[in-house]
Amino acid sequence: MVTLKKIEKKIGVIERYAEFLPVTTKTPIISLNEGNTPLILAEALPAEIGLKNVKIYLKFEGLNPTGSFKDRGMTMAVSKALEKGAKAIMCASTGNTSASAAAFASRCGLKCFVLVPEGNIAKGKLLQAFRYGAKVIVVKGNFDQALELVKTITSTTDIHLVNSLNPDRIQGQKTAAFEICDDLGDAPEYHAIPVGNAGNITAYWMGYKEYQKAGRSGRLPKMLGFQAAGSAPIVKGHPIEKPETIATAIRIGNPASWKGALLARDESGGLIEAVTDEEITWAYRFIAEREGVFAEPASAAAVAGVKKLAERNYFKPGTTIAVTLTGSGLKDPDFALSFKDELIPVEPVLEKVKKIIGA
Ligand code: AN7
Repeated sequence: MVTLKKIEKKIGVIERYAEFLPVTTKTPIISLNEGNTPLILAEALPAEIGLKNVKIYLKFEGLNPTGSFKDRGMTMAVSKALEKGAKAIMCASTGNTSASAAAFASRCGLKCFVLVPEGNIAKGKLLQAFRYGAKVIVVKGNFDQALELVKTITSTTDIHLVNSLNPDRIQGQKTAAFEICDDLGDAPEYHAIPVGNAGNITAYWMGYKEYQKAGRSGRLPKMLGFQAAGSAPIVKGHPIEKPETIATAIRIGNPASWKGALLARDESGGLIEAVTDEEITWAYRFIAEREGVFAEPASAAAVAGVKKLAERNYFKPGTTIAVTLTGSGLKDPDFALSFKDELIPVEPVLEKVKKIIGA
């Protein structure tokens, strides 16, 4: 029998990893039981991309309460904002940050303002922001322009910034690295991750380093970041004025944590490279159709990157790769249904249906 005590036990990332986070007994913890996401062993992917004797684990962050990794950082940012007496929070977003901010704000009665780029936010994310009760402002421009506006507003009013420029966001997000170490018994040799605003790669690297320092893990992984080819400022070495990619989550031309990404890359001996929309689409379909894991296009960029590196014989035999799948495939129904010839209309006639299934 399950005891009431067990049911009441709090399992969000702040409670689990409080000793590594800037919280005190006075911090009001706003949680949706985020984190503790599964680390799924890829069964078909290694052979498909020619990797022998290399294990690939998918850290499926799409199973967080609002469907993305942003919940880890948002529980921290909102808890700390509340501790500081905030009445309202604000962010610019390609979608997932706004969904998460809106959810955590609704849970504690904070006002929430989100600025999203018109026409380039997946429907699932937009509808979340509305339904969690945020004030949604649709900017006729891109994410980078929206973030500039948010930076100005939050630095000149008492509205709290909850983009990853807020260090509390990074603190919360680093807990994903802790979970991977806890599950594997050590850090993996390689960690692949999509890069947009570059907060997450910054956070993981911080997490891996802190865990090792505390003696909770032995090694440090090489950090492998992947941007979409049409939105690859870090790879190109300069901001991209008009970023383009089907992976709208990472359609970002001037990442806020650019320096953090370079530090993660260089300290870990890793790399940051670009993958094309075609490569992203292949990875997106493969992990859903062959692994049963449905992640959004931006997440698939990391899988596409692993394939690309595997083809160059980058990975050493006997090693482990962790791949962060940052968000749920359900977020972007338009992209999911954009493949030709998949919807086959048929009359309700037995022979016609049998013909289609080849029976
Ligand atoms: C699914 O929501 O920037 O490099 O405003 O939603 O830490 O920015 C989202 C980013 C990867 C990139 N995968 O992470 C936003 C936003 C998904 C994402 C990223 C995002 P960062």
